[in-house]
Amino acid sequence: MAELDEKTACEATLEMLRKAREEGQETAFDRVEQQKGCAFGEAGSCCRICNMGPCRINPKKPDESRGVCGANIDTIVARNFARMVAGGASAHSDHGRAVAETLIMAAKGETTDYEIKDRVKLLEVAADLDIEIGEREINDIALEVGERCLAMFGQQEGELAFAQRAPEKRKEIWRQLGIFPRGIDREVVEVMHRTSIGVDQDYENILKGAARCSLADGWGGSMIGTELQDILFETPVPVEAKINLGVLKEDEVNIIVHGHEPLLSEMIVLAASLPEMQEKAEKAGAKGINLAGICCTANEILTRHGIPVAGNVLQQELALLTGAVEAMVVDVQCVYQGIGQIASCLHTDIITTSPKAKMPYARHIEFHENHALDIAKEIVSAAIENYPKRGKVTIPDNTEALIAGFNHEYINYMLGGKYRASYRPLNDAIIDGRIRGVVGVVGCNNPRVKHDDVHVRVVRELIANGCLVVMTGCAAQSVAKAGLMLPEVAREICPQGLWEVCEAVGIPPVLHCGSCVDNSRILIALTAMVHEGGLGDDISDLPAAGCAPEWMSEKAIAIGQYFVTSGAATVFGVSWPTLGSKNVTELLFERYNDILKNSWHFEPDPEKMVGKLLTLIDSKREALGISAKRERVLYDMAMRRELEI
Ligand code: SF4
Ligand code: MSK
Repeated sequence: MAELDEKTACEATLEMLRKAREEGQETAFDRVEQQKGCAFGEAGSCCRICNMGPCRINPKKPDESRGVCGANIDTIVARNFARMVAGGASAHSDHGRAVAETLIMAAKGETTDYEIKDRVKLLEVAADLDIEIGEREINDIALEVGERCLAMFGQQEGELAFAQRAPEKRKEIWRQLGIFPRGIDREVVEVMHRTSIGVDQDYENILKGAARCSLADGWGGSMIGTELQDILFETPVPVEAKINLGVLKEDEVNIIVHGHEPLLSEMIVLAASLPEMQEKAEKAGAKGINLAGICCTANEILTRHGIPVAGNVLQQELALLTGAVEAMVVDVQCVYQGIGQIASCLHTDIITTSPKAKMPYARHIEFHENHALDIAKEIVSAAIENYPKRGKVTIPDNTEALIAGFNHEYINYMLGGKYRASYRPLNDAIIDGRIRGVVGVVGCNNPRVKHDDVHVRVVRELIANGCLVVMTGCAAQSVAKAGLMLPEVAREICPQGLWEVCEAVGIPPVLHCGSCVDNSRILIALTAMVHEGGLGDDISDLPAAGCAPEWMSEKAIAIGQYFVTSGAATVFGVSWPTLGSKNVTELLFERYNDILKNSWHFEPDPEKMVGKLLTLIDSKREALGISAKRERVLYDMAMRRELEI
């Protein structure tokens, strides 16, 4: 059995793992040792699409066998990969659909618990969708925005409207390849159809379908989620907060919200702050109600309200083991079934809320948007009632401060001010070499690698080498726990050019940009850099790359695929699911460079991963003719006069 300190780089996690071992409690960190995995599954060469199988092809002898239907290893690997993209796209997009439905309800007055909080964002989105604004009532505009977004799911033909935001050159590539996305549901269904028994048996064609489906996620479902959440709950602005298990409080009712959709968590934030709920908590003997988040729902309420984050995905079971959590309220995605087992030994209630996601050992309080606040109050009350039942509590003494809540809108504002919003200073800093490049580091934790370790090492090295890092998801939480999301870090770690930029603008070198659907914010920011000028005319020209060092979810594959299909080189760690097929892997890793002007990469070693990212960035700088850092010249008055002549 591996030593516990080899399993995590996070002190609080280590303390709770020791406690779990002492108490004989099992977590994902133990189960990963029982599940050694299977070589065929890891290579992507096991097919169980039909009942003539399962069929397995040995990647070392790919020509020696075929599936019962005759499928070769390329077809099987490509189908499995495409289905991961479709699975990930469907998760992000179903989330986006729920937000669109709620916006419509709010605009129609069918719920009083949600309202249009960000009118500026609403008008911007309306303008992008060519929706008339004029003198119309705000709710009329919101209704049309909601309905247009909802219609994007079932759109059968024509180009997806938000994908029109991409740079012109990129859209031309999509059109030439025939992968401009149509409706979101259509693209997901088509991948599922094409990859079923006896349909698409050309691996290149299968992956074309996957690429199109990924765009329907990034520029469709995820973007709808992000944009409409901003309209309903406000576009985040930087906010200071605390992170790690130490945010749980010994003398308060602790409620953890976990999952992805802020429709629920926003209401819990509101309910927990109500005086009637505070009084109830005091009557139960607590000093108050302490709300904290796990995973992406944490990122949503962190960036909009500064609500503390208890931890990332691998800490969900450990948070319960503190004995201090009265209720863990979950909705959809990344919720381990293991939490139910642990909670059953404690006073903690696991409260499921989505009709799509129930689990053993949980209590179900179904969430409905039309009386959301009442349900949130019921959930908070249930947590309060558990407080007197608490046993012994062990809360690790670890918290770290962070600044979160960056996005395209704020970058624009912070660089140019309210009236001259602009990406110009960012592009100029890249052109003159003060910023070497921009790297999006995103994705999950995975107990198959040391928890948080790869994220922290990769990000620390990237900023030490002059890269500005933008982050989302559980990756962002790893790095925040290590204290890298604070402005003072810039001078401690970064080279002079980058810290000067960070200090001038007042930002950390690592920007927390939100949840997994907010990776669409990175697409928008990259597009804005292209539009600003001086760094080429496509995302593929930018000295920028994406990276998911500890990924586990098929959602990460969907994100990586839409990054690559949008022109950003992307490096994944842990393991790579197409290595069974030389042809598929060669297409994704090499031939994509001709087809999509950038490609996938795989590198599990953190140091080599940084090396790869820097090489990718430097090659773009070279191609742009900005590889040599320009000397900064301080002009005196005589030189200025000379310039003006
Ligand atoms: Fe086997 Fe073909 Fe069925 Fe897959 S689709 S399980 S390869 S027979
Ligand atoms: S929650 S998808 S573990 S980032 Fe978005 Fe974290 Fe990955 Fe879930």
